[in-house]
Amino acid sequence: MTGNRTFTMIKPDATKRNYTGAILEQICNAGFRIVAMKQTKLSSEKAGEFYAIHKERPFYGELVEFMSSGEIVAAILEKENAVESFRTLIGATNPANAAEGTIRKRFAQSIGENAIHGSDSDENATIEGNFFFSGLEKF
Ligand code: 3AN
Repeated sequence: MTGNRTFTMIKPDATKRNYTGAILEQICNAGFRIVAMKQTKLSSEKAGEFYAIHKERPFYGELVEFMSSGEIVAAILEKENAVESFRTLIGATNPANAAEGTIRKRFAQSIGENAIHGSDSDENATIEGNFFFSGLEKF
């Protein structure tokens, strides 16, 4: 059985370029319901913790620095088959390979600064959502 929730972050490149509204519009138009949402800024310590799974990857330092360089918008989203459906909506990690009309194709710059995050599994969606939101903040 697939879950009906995923977690997303609009990344600092996209908030800086004022794409937050356009990205949220595309997410809502695709049928996702916002369960929880906040704008915040990650310290490098918190960004490192969030991306701990990538600690051994060569781009980890760069990723942590980028993700703590500006505001992010974190959200939990609900839709049937949410994880897979949302990853289709955002497109490939590298925007150069992302399908036409996807969020990364429309708004991302590069593989490092790729506008938006989407959980890669139901398990990580839960872990990542709980990283940002308490039970009182989820509706
Ligand atoms: P996705 O976000 O599509 O699940 P992952 O999990 O492979 O992709 O990577 C997590 C994040 O790490 C990406 N969103 C991107 O910001 C960054 N990243 C991935 N690959 C690279 C790379 N080759 N160089 C720089 N940053 C990268």
